[in-house]
Amino acid sequence: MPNVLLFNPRSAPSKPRIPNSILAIAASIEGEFGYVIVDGNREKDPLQKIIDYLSSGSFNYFACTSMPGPQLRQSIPISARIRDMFPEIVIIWGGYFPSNQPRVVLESGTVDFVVNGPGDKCFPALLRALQTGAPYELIPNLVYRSGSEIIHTKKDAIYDQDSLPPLPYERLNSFYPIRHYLGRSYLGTRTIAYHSSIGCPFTCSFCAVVPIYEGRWKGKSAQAVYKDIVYLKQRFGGNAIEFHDNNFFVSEKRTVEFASLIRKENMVWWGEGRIDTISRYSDETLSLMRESGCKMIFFGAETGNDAVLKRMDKGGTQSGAQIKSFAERLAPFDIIPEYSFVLGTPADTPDQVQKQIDEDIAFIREIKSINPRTEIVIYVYSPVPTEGSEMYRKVLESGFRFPKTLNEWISPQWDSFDLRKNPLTPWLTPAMIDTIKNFETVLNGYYPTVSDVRLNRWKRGIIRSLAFLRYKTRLYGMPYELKALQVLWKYRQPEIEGF
Ligand code: B12
Repeated sequence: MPNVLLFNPRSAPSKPRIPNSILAIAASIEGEFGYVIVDGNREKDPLQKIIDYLSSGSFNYFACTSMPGPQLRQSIPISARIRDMFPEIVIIWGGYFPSNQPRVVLESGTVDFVVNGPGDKCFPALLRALQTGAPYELIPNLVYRSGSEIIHTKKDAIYDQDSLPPLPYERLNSFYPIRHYLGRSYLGTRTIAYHSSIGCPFTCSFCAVVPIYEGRWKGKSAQAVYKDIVYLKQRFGGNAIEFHDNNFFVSEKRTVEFASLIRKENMVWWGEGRIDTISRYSDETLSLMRESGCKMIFFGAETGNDAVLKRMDKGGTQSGAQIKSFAERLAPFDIIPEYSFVLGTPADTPDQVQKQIDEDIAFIREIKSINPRTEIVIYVYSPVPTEGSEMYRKVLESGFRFPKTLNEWISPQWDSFDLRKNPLTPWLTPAMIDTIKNFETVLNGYYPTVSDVRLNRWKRGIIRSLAFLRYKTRLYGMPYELKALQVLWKYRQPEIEGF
């Protein structure tokens, strides 16, 4: 049986979570190909571990997942090293980064194939073709190089999620004890990361999910999700759930079914949804959700400006007025809305960009006054290649370009670009970025996130009183005293750490 090395590069070592991308890929070849898993989050020296495996001579394929950002710091140099040391090994990448940036990945000469989006069928089909020498050119969801050309095969329909093979948790447990993946969070002491659906029915022009899923969504049934969760609870002691779906709440019926099932398990859960979708949920559904353990929901609010929402192709019925009324509506249900905003989107003139930033800041303050428990996550806009969208056209007009080589993606400048912290975006001046960052620091000082489990009451009191005057007087400039405390106390930033 040919052997495959599956690699999950380090993302957030302080907070390892079950590596669902690699597990899904492992499931797709279970029983047909032999495999091992190396998780960069769990290894001091993953390169050495990989070299040890590959030196055994029994591996034919190196398969690596990669998101943009920190994972690239391992996926790029480690893949390049493997190419040098073991040129006969076929290198295959999948996940959000290569799916959105296949050209730069394949032109590096380091990677032979990119799996574009779901790999559940494409990956085993590719391995089969490579094993038997059969053509791979017609396998859907594949990107490869032919001379100087980058060829995309057709996109497959998205799969019925219940029909996919079960995730090989026991196999993962044999490489890395699953208990160590169930970390402490605001939700519980042993938090399960679970992915219950793929894609999203919307096509927002700032979102990396769109070029891959093109407005499509499919979820596992509530029963299948419940079965997995109960297994993770009983077998490994999980007591809380983070749903990592792009959009968990698309179907009210599925949410109700899941909430009814999970209610008796006494577990706290969290997921991501749309304001307009959940606005249409009935009061009974919202009560049931809370009763079943749903304490907080993450929403892409983006901006209170309806024209900008339109330019972002936010779709649906979301509006500034709805963002406000929804924050108010959730309060009595005791569900915390976690609103994320995208500030610094391109506009026709620098004045318009600045004006929009100021308006967004005012809007966030208004949300806080309507429902002070609303958690605010602020992103500086960073482009994704949503070809054909007005937003991306404006981005290109401004002179913005993605890196031309794979190594440039891990240069210090682009590294922080991926964290949406310091974008190399020509329409944003350093002063504008300072405005956003300083406001964020003061806001986080006055309203520290509840999700920071390290921040005790005493620390919260100190930082709040320090930030009080600045917040009230709107004097956000140079908030060094707050920054110093946030650094000292390692203040949690969901926008970097994820969730
Ligand atoms: C879990 C997660 C994380 C975890 C990482 C866990 C880990 N792997 O160790 C944490 C919390 C650390 C994280 C961080 C970040 N993340 Co993240 N993360 C996710 C999330 C929510 C789920 C990923 C997942 O498990 N999916 C489940 C699997 C089954 O789906 P999948 O990954 O798409 O895998 C399928 C295919 O892509 C493909 N595939 C994937 N890998 C491979 C590999 C091979 C070899 C093959 C053949 C196929 C293949 O096949 C799989 C099955 O069909 C996604 C959003 C999402 N819902 O997918 C965002 C997402 C991937 N993250 C994203 C980003 C931007 C980040 C950050 C950079 C910033 C941020 N704000 O979150 C940070 C980086 C910071 C850091 N320290 O790394 C973006 C990527 C956007 C982009 N431009 O590409 C996403 C899409 C969120 C979003 N909507 O914006 N993240």
